[in-house]
Amino acid sequence: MTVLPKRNSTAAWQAQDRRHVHPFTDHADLHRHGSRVITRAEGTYLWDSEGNQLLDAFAGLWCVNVGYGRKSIAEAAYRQLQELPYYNTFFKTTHPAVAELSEILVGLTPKQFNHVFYGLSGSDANDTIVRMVRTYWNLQKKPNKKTIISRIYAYHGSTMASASLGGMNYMHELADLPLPGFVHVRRPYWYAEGGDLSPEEFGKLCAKAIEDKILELGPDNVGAFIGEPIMGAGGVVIPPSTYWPAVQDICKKYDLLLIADEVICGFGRTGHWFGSEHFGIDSADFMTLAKGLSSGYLPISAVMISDRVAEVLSSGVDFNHGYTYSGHPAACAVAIENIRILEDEKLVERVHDETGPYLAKRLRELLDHPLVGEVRNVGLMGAIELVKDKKTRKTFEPVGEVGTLCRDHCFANGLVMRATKDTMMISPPLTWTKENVDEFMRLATIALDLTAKDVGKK
Ligand code: PXG
Repeated sequence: MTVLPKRNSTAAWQAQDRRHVHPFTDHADLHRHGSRVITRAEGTYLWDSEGNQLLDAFAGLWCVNVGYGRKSIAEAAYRQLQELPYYNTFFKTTHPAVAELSEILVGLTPKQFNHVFYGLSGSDANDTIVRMVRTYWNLQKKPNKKTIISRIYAYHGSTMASASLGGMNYMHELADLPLPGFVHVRRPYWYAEGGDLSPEEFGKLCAKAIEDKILELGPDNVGAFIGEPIMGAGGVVIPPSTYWPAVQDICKKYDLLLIADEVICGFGRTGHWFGSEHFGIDSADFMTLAKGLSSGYLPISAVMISDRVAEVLSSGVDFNHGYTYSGHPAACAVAIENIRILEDEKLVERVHDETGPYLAKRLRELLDHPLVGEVRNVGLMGAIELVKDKKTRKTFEPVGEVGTLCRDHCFANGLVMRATKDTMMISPPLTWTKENVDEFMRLATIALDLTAKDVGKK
């Protein structure tokens, strides 16, 4: 066995890291600067290998909902690993942790969901859903009803099928995607694309784009629509209130299965257990759950399946699909403890009643800043739009440069905030207090001022 010598300096880790291919990364650029090595986390703070402390306003990657350093979660995993580290749920077996988690998820999700399938990531959960949609319509003797409609700039994962569901051009380009059977329509992004329309009018227009696509392809050829209640990676796009009711009506009218991708919005992020509740989405056939399901402590995802779909899928045929680690005991034990914390500490209620509204109030103060065109949030999921001209909403060119500048100033000043193009996005642990929001505002203002200075110099 190769035993690596103990190296514990930033430079040594950076040198070793040169062999590591990172997700979504320009490696030439990364190695010019060297990776930042994160070594420790507690609560809502991270520390890097140089001892710098960072306020994590992004909960890892939209996922550490209960915050870092939860000993009870580590202990739940430890106990489970000692008692039963692994067993599968194939071939008519189960184990207590997966059975108990299933009952908990059925209790938390809307009433049509009484069935769960487990995976390890949001991507594989969405892949599973694509297979289920196809299987469902084959069993319904409608083999043509297979195309799935999604939105431009949606993010649903990185596997071949989930990246096809997603609407990111740059993910499609060099991978010959999307696969056949996936199409994309416009997103309900009022600030960028709404022009003179009211948000309500614009919401209806974007829903109509789905209906137009169904009619163009023929309703007999379209099997499902997928959407994140609020688009996350695409820029925290909060649809106008008219959007989701119209989308649900369209799905019913043309008999489409509705998929609510709750990977980011789920488990309290919006001040509800699920983003669907905020928008009144009550007729979904699938819900994709990941991230906040375990707060990222171990990888696990779940697909919630509606009764009408589950009935067909279990009508005497095998559903030939599953992963070695579907319903992994330790991941299930972690998810159960994570949900207990969310419930016992009333974190969802706190986001709804206290920290979400407080974040909204404090974000509005940024509207006086010369770079800020719009701020928006639902619960602890928010965005700050940086624009060249606040009146006309004109963006900077090239798009993304100013967002990256701002993100780098955040990092240099002790704050982790993510940028999509020139939209700054926040999604902190749900344990944030009002004081954390204040600290965020102080650091974000420093970064915004420094960014404005840089822009002025140009
Ligand atoms: N659906 C949604 C809505 C997501 O946000 C996935 C599915 C895929 O989950 P996995 O576990 O396979 O990553 C996601 C993931 C970003 C970023 O930069 C966002 C995600 C993942 C990585 C980066 O904002 N979301």
